[in-house]
Amino acid sequence: MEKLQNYIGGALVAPADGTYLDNYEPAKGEVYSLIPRSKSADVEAAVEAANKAFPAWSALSNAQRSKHLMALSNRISERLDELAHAESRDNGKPFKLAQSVDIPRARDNFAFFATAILHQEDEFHSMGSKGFNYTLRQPLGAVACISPWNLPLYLFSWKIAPALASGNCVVAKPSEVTPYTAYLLSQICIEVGFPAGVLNIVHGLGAEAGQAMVEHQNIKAISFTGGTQTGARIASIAAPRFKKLSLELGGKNPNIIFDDCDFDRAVKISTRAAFANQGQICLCGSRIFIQKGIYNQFKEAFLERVKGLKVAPPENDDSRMGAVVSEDHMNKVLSYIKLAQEEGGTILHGGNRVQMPAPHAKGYFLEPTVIEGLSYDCRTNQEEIFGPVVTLTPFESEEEVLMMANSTEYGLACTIFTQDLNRAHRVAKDIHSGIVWINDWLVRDLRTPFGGVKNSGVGREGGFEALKFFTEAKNVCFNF
Ligand code: TXE
Repeated sequence: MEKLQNYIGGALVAPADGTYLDNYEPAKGEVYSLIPRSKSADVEAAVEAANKAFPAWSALSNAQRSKHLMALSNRISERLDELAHAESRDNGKPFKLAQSVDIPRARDNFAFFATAILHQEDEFHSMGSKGFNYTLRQPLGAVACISPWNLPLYLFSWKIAPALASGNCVVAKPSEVTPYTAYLLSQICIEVGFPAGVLNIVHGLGAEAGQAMVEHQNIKAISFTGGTQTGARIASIAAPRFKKLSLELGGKNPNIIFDDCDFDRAVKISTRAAFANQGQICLCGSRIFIQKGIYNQFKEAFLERVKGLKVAPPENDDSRMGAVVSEDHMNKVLSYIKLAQEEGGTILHGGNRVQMPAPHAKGYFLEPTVIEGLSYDCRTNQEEIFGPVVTLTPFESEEEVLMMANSTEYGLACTIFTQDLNRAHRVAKDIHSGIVWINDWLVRDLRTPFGGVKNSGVGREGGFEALKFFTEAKNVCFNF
């Protein structure tokens, strides 16, 4: 059985106490590799390596750091298909999705921040004849990047790239559920001669390795993506230690369909927004609100399209939905489908586990599930399910749909389908979200601020926001 290794101080190493965790292949429901069950000793070694590498790395020019990051991006590009197969096997998502979205985005994350630091401007505030101020943005030192299982290398690199680009050294932990492409990134670092200790990758459980990273006194900032509950726990440890904190958490995103929308476009994009990555994207539109006048027409057209989504083994070219990430998560999603029925919902399509033939008989496959007839404020419509489950809810007025859309504890993303542009921008202004798409979904410009409000998180990733997060601003004032 393959044993993955940590990447510390530029070398692939076993966990200090020699303990490992099973790593499952979701599409087969079987263990296919082992990952280090790292604990505080491994984290200590990683933080030490990061702090040892920090002086030289932070002393490099932006152009020098840019070259190192571009080397990673180029190598990811060269190994794209291999990384996509690994991602698909580890997460359960269709290979085609990993090949067209996940791995290209990991490549682009490194390239984007490698070039962003070549164009960054610094601040200067003149006081006229009295003097002037300039702002130094200095790296923090060793920082922690902790990422989830839904978009493994995509989100892992989304945090690591700006941290490194701004001159920090990193201790990073992927989810123990999907560690494999982070392990391949370790190999890529060695292949391209990435400076030892600048990036350190530690595998293991959140409550063990993750917790040790958050607690470590020499970790100056934590960039986290994952569940809201976990985010709150991390904040409770980091805040009294005055660490900088970036939290990208859960979502329960409204998708608002007005009766004047471009109908076919709304149906097509709403289907992708509902079920891409098996509904395991924090930006998925899981609450679909449809204006009464077109409710039945939209429902029929949407169901027609959902029925065409083929649930199949991830390696199949025609797979539009692969396996969900784990048995626990499959059971969590199934429990919400049961809850929806208990709350009075009607299942219009799906609701069941898909029994695949061998060798996928034990795979965690679920049908795309569409439910109507629930109140906007029931648990099914208030809690994050994070699986292939959406609800349909009719509304009359803009005021009513805003009230329902804004009723949850979350505020990450929102999609609005209408051709009345005044209304589009009015709703965009009033919705409780950090990200709004008008007549589209998941169009991403990496320069834009990315993050949520309320219980969807704290802080913003993306563009210069991310580079600022990973630096301290120092104002220097000079008086003539
Ligand atoms: O996240 P966790 P999981 C939501 C979704 C999902 C829920 C839990 O609802 O069902 O979060 O998913 C590490 N100290 N999202 O289990 O537990 C953990 O090892 C330090 C939304 O993936 O939050 C992993 O690396 N680290 C999200 C990472 O945190 C800890 C995407 C995420 O794990 C830790 C994924 C601790 N105490 C899930 N506990 C999004 N916003 O995209 C865990 N970890």
